[in-house]
Amino acid sequence: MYKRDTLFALPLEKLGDWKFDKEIVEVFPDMIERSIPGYSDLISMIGILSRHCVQNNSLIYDLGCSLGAATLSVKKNIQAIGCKIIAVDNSPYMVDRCRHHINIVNCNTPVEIIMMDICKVSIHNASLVLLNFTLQFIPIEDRQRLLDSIWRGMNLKGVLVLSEKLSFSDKEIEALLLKTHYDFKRDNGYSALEIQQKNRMLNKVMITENLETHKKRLDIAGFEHHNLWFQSINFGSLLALKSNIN
Ligand code: GEK
Repeated sequence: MYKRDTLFALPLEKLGDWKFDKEIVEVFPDMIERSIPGYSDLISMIGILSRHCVQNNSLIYDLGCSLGAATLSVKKNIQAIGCKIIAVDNSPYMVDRCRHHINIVNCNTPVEIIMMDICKVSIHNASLVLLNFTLQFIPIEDRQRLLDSIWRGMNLKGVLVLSEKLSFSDKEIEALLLKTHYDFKRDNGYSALEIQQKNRMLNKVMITENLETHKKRLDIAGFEHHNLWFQSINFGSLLALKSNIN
């Protein structure tokens, strides 16, 4: 059903701008696995984490759900009752395929899949919100507003998972991790040309920030606790708690 990602081997003029379109969707699972170090581990850990933060009769939001990998991981692990997962993506191709996947897995927790800009979603009664490699695609000027609205829509023990490709204020560290990430992709079968062309396209739509910037935004939004809970090369994930949960 899905193909190996060879899209970026085409001449650059044939590639156009980055869009989460039909072609990307068809290679997406292969592309994300070969491009984001630790992706499948993080997806599994989000499921395990969800056992400890999803509360009875609450909502879980997966914002920028793509094909629903994180949604499925949570769905398989939920132990609370009366919950619903709301999975949101603004790519009609992603949403279409996501609906197909979610229906295959038969678990108690219902999933609603919505095609919408995550900045327009009204969040309420959320015990878990996932922004798994999605905030980096939101214009920088809208990021604080989105985090503020997530914080407001969470119940008291709400948890946010914020995973991002990171940049680093220490330029020595940044250079070393960029080289390491480049080799990770080379070892996963991408050619130098594919890596260069994909970077050129992605850099126009994906703006990375450093950990300090993300943490500052979480502070401003009002999260009482936040910490990096996962990092693999230059990709990391933060956990943010609205207040005490234990
Ligand atoms: C995973 N979380 O597998 N509104 C809604 N969706 C958006 C928006 C927006 N404004 N901007 C981008 N997207 C997933 C992986 S991929 C990460 C997330 C990547 C969606 C976009 O359509 C795509 O599906 C997703 O965010 C980003 O756990 O491709 O590096």
